[in-house]
Amino acid sequence: MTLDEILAEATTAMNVVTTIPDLEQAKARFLGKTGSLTEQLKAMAKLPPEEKKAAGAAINVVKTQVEVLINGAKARILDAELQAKLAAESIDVTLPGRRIGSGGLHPVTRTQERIEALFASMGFSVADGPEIEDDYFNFQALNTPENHPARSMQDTFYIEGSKNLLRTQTSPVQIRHMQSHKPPIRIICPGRVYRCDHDATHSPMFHQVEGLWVEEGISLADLKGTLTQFLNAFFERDDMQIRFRPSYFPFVEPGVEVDMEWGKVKDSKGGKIKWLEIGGAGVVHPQVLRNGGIDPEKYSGFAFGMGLDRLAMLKYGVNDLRLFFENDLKFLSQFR
Ligand code: 2U9
Repeated sequence: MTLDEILAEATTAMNVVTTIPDLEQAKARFLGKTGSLTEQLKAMAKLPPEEKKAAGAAINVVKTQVEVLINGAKARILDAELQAKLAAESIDVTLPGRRIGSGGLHPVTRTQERIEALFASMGFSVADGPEIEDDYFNFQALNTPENHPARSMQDTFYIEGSKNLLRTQTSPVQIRHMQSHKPPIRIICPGRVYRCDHDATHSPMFHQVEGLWVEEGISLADLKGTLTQFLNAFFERDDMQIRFRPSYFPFVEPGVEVDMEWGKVKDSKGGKIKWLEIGGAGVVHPQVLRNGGIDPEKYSGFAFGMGLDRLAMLKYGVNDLRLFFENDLKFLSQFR
C-alpha cells in the first residue's frame, strides 16, 4: 500500500467510527505492531541509505496526519457521548410543577360543624357518647318497651353473644348526659347511628343530630322557637315557617313531626306552602327525665331529632344518600 492509500483509508476509517473500542481497533490497523504505517517503517531498513531520509520524512508526515485524524475522531466520539448523556438527563424547567392536591372536609362533616356552630350561638354545647351501646341506654331508658318494633332484628344491629348493640339513635348520649349533669341542660348530640336499612334514602350507617334542653319552665313553644331559628339560619332564610304535626315517640309526650316550609304550590288563592318533613321532636317524657336522674315535677324539657345527612342532602342538592359514603373523589371534591 502506498502512503496516499494509507492516508485515504485512515480518513475513511476515522470518519465512520462511533465508539472508543472501534476507534482503538481502527488505530491498530495503521499504528499497531503489524499496522500498515508500522510495516512501512520496518520496510525502510531494506532501502538504500540515500533513500532512507526522504522515505522516513514522508512516512512521518503521513503518521502525523493519521494521528491528527485519530485525535479528531476521539474528540468527536467523546463529545457525542457527552451530548447523549446530557440529553438523557435533561430537565425541562419550563414544565409546570407536580401539585399535591389539597383535601377538604367531607360534606357531612361540614354540615355537622355548621350545625354545631349555629346551635352554639343559641347556647347549646356538644355532647358525645359510645356508638356501641347497651340495651338499657338505647331502648329501656327511652321508654321503648320489649315489644317495640324498633327493637326487632330487622331494624337493629345486635352484637352476638352480648347485650350490646350499635346505637340506633343518639338519644342514649342524652340519657348519659342527664345522669352526669344537673339542669339547666342544653346540648346537641350529633353522630353516627346504625339501622338495618339500605336504599337511596337509607344507609345502614347514617348521622343524626339530636338536641335536648332541660330547665324549669321549658315548653313546646321553646322547641318551636329554637327549631325555627335553627332551620332559618341553616338554610340561609329569614321568614321560613315550621309546623308541628302530632305524632308518637315513646320518649316524648306530646310528640310531634316537624315540617318546614319548602317552596310554594300555586292554588286559587295565589299560593299554598309546600311542607317537607325534617325531623321529630316533643316534650321529654317524665319517665325519661326520671331515668336521667331529673325530677319531672321541677324540670321539663324538649328534645328533637333530625337526620344530619338529610340536612346535608337538602343543603347541597344531593339526591342519593349513598353518594356520601361511597368515597368517590369525583363526588366529594365538589365540596372542597
Ligand atoms: C331523650 C329524650 C327524647 C329525640 C327525638 C325524634 C323525635 C325523631 C328522628 C328524626 C329523623 C330520627 O334520624 S331520624 O330518623 N327522630 O323523630 N327524636 S324525639 O327525643 C329524645 C331524645 C333523647 C333523652
